[in-house]
Amino acid sequence: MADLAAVKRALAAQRIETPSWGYANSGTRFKVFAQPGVPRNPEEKIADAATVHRFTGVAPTVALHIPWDKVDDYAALTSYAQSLGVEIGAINTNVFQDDDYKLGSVTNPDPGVRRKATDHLLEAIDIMDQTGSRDLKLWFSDGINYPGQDDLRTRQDRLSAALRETYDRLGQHQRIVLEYKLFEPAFYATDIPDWGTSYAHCLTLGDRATVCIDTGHHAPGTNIEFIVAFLLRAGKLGAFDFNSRFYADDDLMVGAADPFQLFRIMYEIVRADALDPAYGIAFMLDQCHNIERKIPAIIRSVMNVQEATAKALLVDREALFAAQRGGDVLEANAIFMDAYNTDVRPLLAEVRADAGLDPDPIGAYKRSGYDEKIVAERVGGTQAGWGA
Ligand code: RM4
Ligand code: MN
Repeated sequence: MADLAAVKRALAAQRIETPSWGYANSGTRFKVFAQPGVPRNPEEKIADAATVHRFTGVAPTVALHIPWDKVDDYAALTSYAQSLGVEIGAINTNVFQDDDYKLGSVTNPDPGVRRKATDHLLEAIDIMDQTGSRDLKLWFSDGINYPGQDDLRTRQDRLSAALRETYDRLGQHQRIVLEYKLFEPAFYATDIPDWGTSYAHCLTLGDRATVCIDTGHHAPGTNIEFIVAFLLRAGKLGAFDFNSRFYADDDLMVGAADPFQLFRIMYEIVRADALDPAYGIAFMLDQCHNIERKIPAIIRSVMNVQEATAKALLVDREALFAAQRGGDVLEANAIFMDAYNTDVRPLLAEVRADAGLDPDPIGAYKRSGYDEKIVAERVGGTQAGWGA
């Protein structure tokens, strides 16, 4: 049996980072449905993130996206966040929205465009120095649409040079977390399409470069927990961007499409003793809430991660390892499934009550009046950054 007191301690210590852009209006290429009460500036996004933390107790950091969250004074923004009980987390870069980037950013054939893109990455580190952020999250939309359009191999050289310059600018306590994505917006060849490519670049860069797994960035059917296990073993897993996908990069609430997959991922984390924040993995959400209310959707997402984690912690590992060693296929699978099939909601309600929180975070949010307040106060909320 798993030690229940230890399980509760691990759940109380868990940390999940929420994304500033998840609080803003977003949509598809077809339509952005604006919602009332949406933040008009970075401060209001941070206030919403602080609200999620107030009701969940496990989301004390918020990731920013530059330039969507550009401000004149990052030290002031950091103090503002702290005054609300949260810290600024990862800094996300954006080298995909300027006209210059049509043929790529750091892999663009034009050295001038490559310079501009790399300068943006360096600027993001300047911001991290002011916000106290540890992680620079890099995601490149770079790639090509047609065979022959550009030289696949030369693009890797350009990527490598930009990563090296960025890595060398990092402070001692800062890291690069390098994302990959199979396709979109490039349709034929993306320059960092998979974890292996990200891993190889991180290995070359050094200890402070690790892979970021965005759960929506794989081909359907990919065994993500294998990637997690492999990278953990290699000491190269730095971060997650959690979300759900049914088809492509859907950015739906984590745990909505496939809670069993989320459990299998969290089992590998628990198996490696990597849940503790001190281990250094950033468990972030990277989601968009296009048709549902955003704050309760993010609270729900945090709860979904907590539930998957609780189930993973409940796996009777001693019994599981014994069954595995004995080659007892059915028993091993049964032990694994037993944990998955446990209703952990009462356990999490206890963990919340012990922390002085309402056991029902979404109900508590609804009763708090925060939603009515933002709808009344905020007129003309902005989009996350996509679209017109
Ligand atoms: C990208 C990528 C990044 C995120 C942006 C908003 O698709 O997943 O992690 O910063 O979206
Ligand atoms: Mn992402």
